[in-house]
Amino acid sequence: MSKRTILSYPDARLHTVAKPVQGVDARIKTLVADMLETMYDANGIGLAATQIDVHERLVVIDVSEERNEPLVLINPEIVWASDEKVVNEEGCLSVPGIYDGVERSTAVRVTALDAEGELQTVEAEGLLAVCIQHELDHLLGKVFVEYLSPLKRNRIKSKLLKQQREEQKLDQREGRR
Ligand code: GNR
Ligand code: NI
Repeated sequence: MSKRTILSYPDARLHTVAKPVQGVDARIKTLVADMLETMYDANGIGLAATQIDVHERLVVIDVSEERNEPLVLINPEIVWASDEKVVNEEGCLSVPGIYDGVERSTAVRVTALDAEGELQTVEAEGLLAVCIQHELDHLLGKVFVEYLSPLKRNRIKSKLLKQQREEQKLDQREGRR
């Protein structure tokens, strides 16, 4: 298993639309293992393949307290979403340090293949429902900040670009040593 690099907003690759996984083979199983390692290492509750620059319909989630209930969704499709909606505070590993409210359905039903390629149906509410909708957006090339006002989004963009420039400078100094 190996940890992968998570893309940071604003990065055009985060807006790529993912293609369906063609078969749950050894390559996909390695990818799932790498995504779980990357998600746990970053203390996230979910990770979409898009975030590691792999543009296939694959997400991993773990909303458990103990971090020992991995959920693997391959070719996920939301087959039902509640009309009832609620605003939740969201964050994203690709938008570090930024949290804001996003309106989502309170409950969803999803079909997907699991890590063995078996068809599963997941009924979710609460944090799991939020996370599923957040991750499926990533597969469509959508980052949660796109639900915010253009003013907020532009402020977030500037702040992250500045942070990334500072990090680059530090990395360069490190490299020269
Ligand atoms: O770790 C994460 N926490 C989170 C909190 C509220 C709503 C959504 C999320 S998902 C996020 C991990 C991530 O960026 N997944 O794409
Ligand atoms: Ni995210």
